[in-house]
Amino acid sequence: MENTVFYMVNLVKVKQSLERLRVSINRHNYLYHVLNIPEISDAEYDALMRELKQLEAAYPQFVVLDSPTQRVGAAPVKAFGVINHSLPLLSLNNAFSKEELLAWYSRISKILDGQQFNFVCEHKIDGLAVALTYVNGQLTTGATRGDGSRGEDITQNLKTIRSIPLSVSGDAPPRFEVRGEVFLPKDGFNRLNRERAENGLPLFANPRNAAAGSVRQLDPRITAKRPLDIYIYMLGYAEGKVIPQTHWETLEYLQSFGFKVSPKNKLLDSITKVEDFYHIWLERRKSLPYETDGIVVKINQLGLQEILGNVGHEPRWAIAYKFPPVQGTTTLREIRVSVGRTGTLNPYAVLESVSIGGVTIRQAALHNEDDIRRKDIREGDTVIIQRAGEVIPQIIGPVLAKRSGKEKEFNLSEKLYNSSKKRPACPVCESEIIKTEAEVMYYCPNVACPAQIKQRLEHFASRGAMDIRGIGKSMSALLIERGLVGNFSDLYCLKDKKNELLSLEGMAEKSTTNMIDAIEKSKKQPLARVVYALGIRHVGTETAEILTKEFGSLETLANALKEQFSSIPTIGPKIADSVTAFFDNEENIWIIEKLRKAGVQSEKKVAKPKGQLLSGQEFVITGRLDRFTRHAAEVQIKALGGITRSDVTGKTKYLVTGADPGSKLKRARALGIKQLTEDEFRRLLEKQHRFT
Ligand code: 5U1
Repeated sequence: MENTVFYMVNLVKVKQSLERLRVSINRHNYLYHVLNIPEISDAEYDALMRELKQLEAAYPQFVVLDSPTQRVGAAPVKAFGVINHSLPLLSLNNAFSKEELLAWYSRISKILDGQQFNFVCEHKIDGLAVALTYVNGQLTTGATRGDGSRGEDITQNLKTIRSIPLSVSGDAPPRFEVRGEVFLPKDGFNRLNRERAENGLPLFANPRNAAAGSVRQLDPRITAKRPLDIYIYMLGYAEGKVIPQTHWETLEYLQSFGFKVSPKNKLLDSITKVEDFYHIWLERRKSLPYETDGIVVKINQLGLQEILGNVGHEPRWAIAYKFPPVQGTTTLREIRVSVGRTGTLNPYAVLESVSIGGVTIRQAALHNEDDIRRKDIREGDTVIIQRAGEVIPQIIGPVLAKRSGKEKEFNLSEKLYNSSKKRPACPVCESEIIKTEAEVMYYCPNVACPAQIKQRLEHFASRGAMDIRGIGKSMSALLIERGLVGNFSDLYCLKDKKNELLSLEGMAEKSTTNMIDAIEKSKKQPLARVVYALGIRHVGTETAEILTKEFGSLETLANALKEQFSSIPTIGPKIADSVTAFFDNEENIWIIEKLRKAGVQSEKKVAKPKGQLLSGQEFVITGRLDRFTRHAAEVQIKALGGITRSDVTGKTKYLVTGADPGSKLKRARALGIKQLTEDEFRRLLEKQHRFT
């Protein structure tokens, strides 16, 4: 009897520990993936996850559906089930010009006959629409749009997306459905296509296809590896709770339950401001991490949305105001081959120059020979080009109707045939090219090939690697050609060669100093970036993170045996081979030693936990903030240990003052409380994050 009681008490403790761990992990997940303000290091997060996994493995009876461990990807399925949408998922009517936007405005104004309304403007993200249903706070189903009435059940796949909450707080309606756009950010899309090209897989034509291809995987473990994200853009329905009366408030309401809502959304009170929003993002969309093809304009008042109703499958209360098309056709003059940083021989298209969406395109990526064959792209073809912001222009395929019969099929070894050597050779160093059995790419095996050296340097300094401003493609080439740098470790000796740098074209005192400073600063980059910057074949940013976590230092990594790599689940034999080959090379070891001696990070630093930097400081917010919703601002304050209050008192440390502040401003002035404009508030938060 005594033993039974003891056992029960212990089980209660286990349940409590499990719950504490889950709450903590969910919170850190939210801070990282939704708010972008991590509080703990990756290693600390991993340690929490490991603890939870171990405890759940020991007590499987306590595993719950919304446990963070359930995100890793369930077992594959043979086919997706079907989900009938409770309310149809609508599509959007499009406006392709200012006239069409104004015509829409005039139509709805007529129907609303003098009633006051305003607009919510959002980005139209190039992704995949999904509907997520929550019952009693738990995510129960996730579905694609399908034909609008019936979609595919992709719940297990959507659960792997960390910005989708698996459960929401108690205040949420007992049953509701939210809708949003799942997308693959631009860098994830480019990386995925690069990897697919290297592995001989067909490429995704655009981020939308890539997102759809990623969430429609029968094996959720594949989805889990793709860096998918989501923005929620509406509440489909809610039962059992009174919900807000406007779309804007609904978005804030959803945000308060932990949903990721775009901070770029705007509440605007005139159609002229809607046009301004469109033009701002037409200009700036390149800077966005995701692909957009326009903006979505919605009438804010839900009551008026109801009056306006739908026309077929399109709501009359919303319209997609599209950016100019980013596809065009041109002639493919020639297919040439460049040498990549790891020696891969990459075919690319030289095009008759063509302006697409205001940008002149002269070249496009072709990735590999198999892809060219699959798409049946030939020299001389008229081809369809797609440009998508920062995404490298792609050739979608040939226009077969325009074929004359004179077009020439592409064969890489024929193209690279070197008549003096009587064999295919590297177009830069003339070494004999190779193609291994397992690979679809040809390689130049000469690590001293000047093309490879330049690109390794460019890669080392690139934004995702050591992030050294001022050392891009042309500077890398110049530094190598002038003999100032033989390999990337020589960058750290440039501070002693200031005069030589000053003599380079385009370099002046300031740009030289800036470059040297940027090189010095890069020594502080974390180890995962250093590992990525080394340019090991098949080691992208994700693999670099994994290797860093596993091995903790360059020395341990360099000394690891192939079997050690093979025992890491996410590291396949190809990566294991290339990492081992890299560290077997004496020259690479010598370069790494030079980096270490120069002071570049060679060990993983354990980040100090962020935390209580605003500890105990009381904040009051008044007026409308442009770049934060109230909720997001409050969460950020709390995340740094601050307290938010609704009234100004003698204890208030700061009054954050947005547009149209209320009476709180007067009171704060009377009490001599420090006011912060929105910009000052943002800078304060950024400063706190920097110091942690
Ligand atoms: N941002 C955003 N994208 N998007 C797509 N909002 C939005 N709304 C949509 C769609 C199809 O539809 C509703 C207006 C019904």
